[in-house]
Amino acid sequence: MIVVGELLNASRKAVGAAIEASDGGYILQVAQDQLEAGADYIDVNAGTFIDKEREYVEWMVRLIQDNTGAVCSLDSPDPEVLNQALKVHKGTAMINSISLEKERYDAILPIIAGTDLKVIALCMSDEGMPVTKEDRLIIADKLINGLCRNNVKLENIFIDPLVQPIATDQSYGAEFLNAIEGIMSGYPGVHTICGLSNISHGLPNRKLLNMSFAIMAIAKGLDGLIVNPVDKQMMASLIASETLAGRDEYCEKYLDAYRAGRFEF
Ligand code: THG
Repeated sequence: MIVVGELLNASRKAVGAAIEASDGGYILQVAQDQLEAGADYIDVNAGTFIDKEREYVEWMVRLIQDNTGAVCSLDSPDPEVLNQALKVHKGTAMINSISLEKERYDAILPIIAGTDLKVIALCMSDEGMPVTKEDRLIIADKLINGLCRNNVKLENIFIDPLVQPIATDQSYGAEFLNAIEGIMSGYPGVHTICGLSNISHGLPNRKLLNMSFAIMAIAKGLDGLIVNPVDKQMMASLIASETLAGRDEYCEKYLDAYRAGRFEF
């Protein structure tokens, strides 16, 4: 499981305030906590600051990399934000994200074409949000073929089929889950990834729904998640699910996590 730590998002009050106050200590602590909890990438999102997004993302990337060496997921649709962040980022960052929306596709593709950057590709087109599994598979196919034709390696592509609120329509969970299965079986080597919080939008006890949905998606082949890695119950569930789904030879990762005390909470 590839874990992208989601906590450094300016839409979270404490993070937004720390960014505005140039409180590098707080930002670093949140980065460090996520790394210690098992994050592979640190998502960096300052999208709520329209005029200062570029400056703030660059500041956070520099801060995180100088002090932790972590690899970042650059979470912005703005090519100028991404380019400026890439100038200071060392190592192969993750670009979050491209989509099939023409303007976004044309702007982001040149940044990643022929590079070894990781890229999240959203199943979104100019026709709007996908609803069915088929909607998602059609968009995923175009994204994967387009990216591969532009010298992006299949193993660097993370398709995000887009989670939608189950409270809006009871079919939204299954359509997403079946899309994961279709993508992972149709394009061996590609990755899938998603955020979880949309599934539980508008319902109580969101953690329960988010965690249950993560487990179901892992059973369908999902191998990436944008998630709060500091949530120990969530992280334990992800490890257990991968083991149960048959993606943990000799249960090695499960046993390592047990011995490291990751199941004690
Ligand atoms: N796909 C991709 N990128 C994404 C998302 C996705 N980036 C942004 C988002 N979705 C994932 N990141 C976050 C970051 C923080 C929170 C949720 C998702 C979060 N939410 C609190 C909640 O839901 O209750 C509210 C804020 C708070 O706690 O202050 O923390 O889907 N590719």
